[in-house]
Amino acid sequence: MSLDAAQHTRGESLFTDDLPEPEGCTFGAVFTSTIAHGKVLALHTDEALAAPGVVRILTAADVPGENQIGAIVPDEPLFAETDVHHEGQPIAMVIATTPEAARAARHLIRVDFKELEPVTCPREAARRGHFIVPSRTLGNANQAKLTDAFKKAHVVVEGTASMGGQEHLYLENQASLAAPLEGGRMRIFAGTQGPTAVQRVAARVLDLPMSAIEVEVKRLGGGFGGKEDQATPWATFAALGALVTGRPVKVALQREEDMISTGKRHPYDADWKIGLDEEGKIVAYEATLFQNAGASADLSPAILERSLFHGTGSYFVPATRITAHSCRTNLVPFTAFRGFGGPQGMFVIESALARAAEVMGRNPEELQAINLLTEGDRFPFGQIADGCHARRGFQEAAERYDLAGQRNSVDAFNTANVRHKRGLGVMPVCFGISFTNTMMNQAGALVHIYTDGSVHVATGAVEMGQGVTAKLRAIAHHVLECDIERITIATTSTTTVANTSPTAASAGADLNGMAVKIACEQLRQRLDDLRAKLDRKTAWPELIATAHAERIHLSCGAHYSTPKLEYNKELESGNPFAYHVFGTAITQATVDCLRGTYTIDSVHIVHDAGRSLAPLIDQGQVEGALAQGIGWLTLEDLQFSDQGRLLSRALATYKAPDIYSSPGDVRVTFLEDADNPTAVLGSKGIGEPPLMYGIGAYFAIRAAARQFRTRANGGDLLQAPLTPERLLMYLHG
Ligand code: MTE
Ligand code: LUZ
Ligand code: MOS
Repeated sequence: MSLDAAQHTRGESLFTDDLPEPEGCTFGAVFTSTIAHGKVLALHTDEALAAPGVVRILTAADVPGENQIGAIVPDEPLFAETDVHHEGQPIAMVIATTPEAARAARHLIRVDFKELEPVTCPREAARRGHFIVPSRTLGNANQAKLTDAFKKAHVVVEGTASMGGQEHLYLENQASLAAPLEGGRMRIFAGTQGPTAVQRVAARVLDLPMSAIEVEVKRLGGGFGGKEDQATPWATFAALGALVTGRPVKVALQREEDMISTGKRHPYDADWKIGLDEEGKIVAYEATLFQNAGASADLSPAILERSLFHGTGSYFVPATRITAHSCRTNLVPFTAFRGFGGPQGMFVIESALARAAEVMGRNPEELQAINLLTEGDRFPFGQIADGCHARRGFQEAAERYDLAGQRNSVDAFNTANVRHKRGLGVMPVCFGISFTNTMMNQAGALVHIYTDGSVHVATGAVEMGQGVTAKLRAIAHHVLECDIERITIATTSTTTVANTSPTAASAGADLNGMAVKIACEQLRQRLDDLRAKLDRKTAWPELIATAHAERIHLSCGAHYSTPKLEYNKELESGNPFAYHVFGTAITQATVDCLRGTYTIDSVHIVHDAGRSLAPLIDQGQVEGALAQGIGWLTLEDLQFSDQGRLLSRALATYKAPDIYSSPGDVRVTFLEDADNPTAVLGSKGIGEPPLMYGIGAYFAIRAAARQFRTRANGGDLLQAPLTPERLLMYLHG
């Protein structure tokens, strides 16, 4: 009954690959394309089929239902048939009696390809008109009004910005185990953030009703968005294998396979133009975003939408137009990653502000401060900033961490030093909470109180290290007021709570927690009524036993849907978010300008967590997300060749943040008296927003480098990631 953290520490927690293998278990190894674009002329599997231990080889021909897994757009086959569109695209699966045998046999599969020219660059895809979905423009100004606003501006600055992708690097790779049950049913132990998504797609591919498929998730060794949609194919492969062979099948990827075949954060390219008045107030902003979507849609359209919603960051912009293109390329389909397009949208406007500050000879934090959203301002999509803590968060960070003093000391350091330069980067964050697809903002819970007084709470939430189970338990405890030790959180299963949204969008505790609260309140009401009748103080176990004796229903299911959400895509207007999360980070970095190396010296954060359900967990979420955000923009260098092959395909060539690269001094304080009336018990979602504090580290390093060299052939230095290599090239032209 211990919490996950204690079990993890003792090494007792089981992950999908640790589950005891059922009798007769077999293992799937997925054979994937070695080229980024081409025709499949012939597939030769005879030699592999004859290899020791091989049970069966599956291809598209073995799919009884639809060979289609696309969640938003039906553009992604489970198995490629006549064409391949990216390296790592599945073509066949070997099933064998051991994982080693399956992988050895996989080497024996041959394909005759006719190679075609791949497109890897989103701008090139856009030139050719290769879009995943129609492009979208969002803003509060038409072209005429925008042009006029630029005309009236005191300064107008234009430029480009680009951002790389990012590996999720969850500790646990993608893994699933499927086992046939009697009566043609199927059970899938899936390493997914979205059990219902797995159930839906497996049903479609296997040609079974959803009711014949049970998907169970105990926990994940990290998801970070990488298992929101892209756990589905691996679970479906396992289920298809189990259906065809009648034996359990496990599919567990090795690190290199996972890196090659699964999507990552989307790389973006952008053009921007910003106009400001004498004071430094933004009067106009225009941007065009080129999202590198990869070879199929996956979640790209939803991610693109969030880039638009966060395109003006924490700022009020009176005239803005942002256009976003989802560009189809021959790279692995990029997918959800903590922030979900928000970080890319925000990086672009921060780039514009940083350049504008240079042009105006001002400190960027002054421009940021005067442009922050104020209560009652409208976002470009019409929603009113309500409960807006943008200014409060910024001011509190500035005061608590002495922003003015930090500015002075950085300037003094730079006057006194030639080889080493220091930079300050302030990053205000404003992030909308809710799935932008309104329909997805619903959740269910099922709570049982057993006759001995123990309590079982089931929801659709998936635990991936973010602490949602601890939060759900705290909510049940708050309402029922029994000893917390009596409350357990059930393994997530599609048989207990159905039709669930993935645990994503930082809304896991919000949505599922609200459903738990409603269910517990109903049970509490029944117990309170009984208590009133008993007219004496009764301990919990006795109360429950009496309730059962009185034939009172001790189970309750509940459903929650977030109120007041609506969005009109034609008008690009509405209220997509229940509320926003705010906060500000102040970052200092020092660059060794001879070597191009740098350290992030300190990151000081004031974050709006509402009334935290679990302050220690929330602090961990802020620190972890910060490290991930810094990693994205500084060290993590996702590289593909011109031929569309992943170059950074192992941890030897992909540098991830570690304890050595982490900031020396990280301080996190939460805004006080910031109860959020729009979420469960006054709390706020926390999973994703703090990732964007990492943007501050980028601009701190950039500011330091610009002290050393302001005009070099590196241009404006608005190209992330800012690896030491790139920085060195910039500093020394
Ligand atoms: N924290 C840990 N330790 N592991 C994870 O995989 N995923 C992040 C965030 N924090 C993640 C994490 C992402 S992308 C999201 S959307 C949220 O957790 C999801 O959980 P929540 O909605 O319960 O906050
Ligand atoms: N997933 C999704 C998300 O489907 N819609 C969203 O708006 C979202 N936002 C953040 C993370 N995942
Ligand atoms: Mo998080 S990207 O919403 O899984």
